[in-house]
Amino acid sequence: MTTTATGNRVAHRPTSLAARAATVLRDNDTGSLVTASPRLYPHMWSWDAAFIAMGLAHIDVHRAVRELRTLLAAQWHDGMIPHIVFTGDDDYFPGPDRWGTDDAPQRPRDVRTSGICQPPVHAIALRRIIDTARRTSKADAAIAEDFARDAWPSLRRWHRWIARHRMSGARGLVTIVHGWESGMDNSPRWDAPYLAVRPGADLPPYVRLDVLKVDDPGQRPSDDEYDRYLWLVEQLRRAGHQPDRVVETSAFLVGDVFVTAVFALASETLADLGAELGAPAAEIAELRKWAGQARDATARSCHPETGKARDFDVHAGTWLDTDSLAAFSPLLCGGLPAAAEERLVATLDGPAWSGHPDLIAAVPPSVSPHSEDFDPRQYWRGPQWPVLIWLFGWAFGLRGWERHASEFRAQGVHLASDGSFGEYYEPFTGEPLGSPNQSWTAAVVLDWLCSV
Ligand code: 2M8
Repeated sequence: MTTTATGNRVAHRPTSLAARAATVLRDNDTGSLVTASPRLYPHMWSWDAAFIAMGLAHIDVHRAVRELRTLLAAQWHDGMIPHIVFTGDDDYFPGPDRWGTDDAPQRPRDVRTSGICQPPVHAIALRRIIDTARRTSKADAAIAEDFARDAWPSLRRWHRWIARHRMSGARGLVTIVHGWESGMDNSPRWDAPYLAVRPGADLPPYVRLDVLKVDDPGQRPSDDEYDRYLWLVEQLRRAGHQPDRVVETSAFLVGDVFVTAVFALASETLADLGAELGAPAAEIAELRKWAGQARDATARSCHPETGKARDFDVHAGTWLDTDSLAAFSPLLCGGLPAAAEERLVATLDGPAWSGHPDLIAAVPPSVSPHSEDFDPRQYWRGPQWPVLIWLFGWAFGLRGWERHASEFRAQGVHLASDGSFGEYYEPFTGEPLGSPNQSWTAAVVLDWLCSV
């Protein structure tokens, strides 16, 4: 954290903050991809890449397009966009050998990847890139629109993969087979389902590298959690990364309400883009159908008393009640009756969330400070994540909630104004935690600053 001699946070002015954000993206750029962070994550992550491309569009639309082209070049032949596209760097665990994806027939030939996916935010990023390019110049708009015409069929295949392989058996929610697919790896949302994951005695040995790369390893998941993560990788590998076999065999099978709401929002966004670009009407209609199904499933997940959205543990056959930001997923995609939606917004604004009096920035943390699961320094168990603030803020703007959207933007900038671009932030002090110079944090800050 940039601090003064008296320990106060330094707040950069917008132009200086934007320049610093652009520098982070430049410094993490390998040429064809921007790594998720310089040390901790030396590869391309699927949903990080989407946000990063959106930030890059403010610097150079060609470069933004190249980022998404790199990601799409790693798309599997069956449509899945993998969660990690590996660079040659071997300083991250688990790498491609451990994933064992080389033998999967549907993987792309020229690039090595992991075997799972992440939240489908890519159509949202494409929408944002086009909007940014249109505001910049006609030439930029043409570049973005040409790319969108190329990319649309690939993104549609990605959405079709989710609809085909992940939309049954979890009360209509999109199922995930690993907590890493949620993007919120060690969120308390997954505590119960992970308890039922029992690593076998034949779990191959391994050495963690992540804990060597952060100042305080206590901010990362525990070794016990990692054993379970690695056991699931082992199961995926033994299932040959065949999508249906994976769902049949994984010890972790959960309907993820946040991924479902993102899928609904992104499918609708992709359908709208398709309509603009002249895509086939039947394909657009199919996207809208998936969006509707996902929106309905998100709405149906809401607890009858609290009104909060829930995940569903398929193996246990139970709803999962956790006071995490995912409880507000219906606000991303709509679909609730007006009174239920107003109530959920009021809860989000209230003292257990954005309205907590001690927060450094009035935006929701990943877990409510009122929850017994809350830990202000631990990864997805309490810190504030700028990238999630961006996503909710963008969705609020789309839904016409301008005041909320601009508040999230202003408070998000305030949270990140010390210019260190933390992976996540301690919500009471604003201390940046995890990896510094995290690319997606820089990207969303740049987008906030350049779009006012
Ligand atoms: C974190 O996840 C990776 C595993 O995928 C890790 O901890 O090694 C998560 O925050 C995830 O959402 C994010 O995409 C990734 C890279 O920023 O890091």
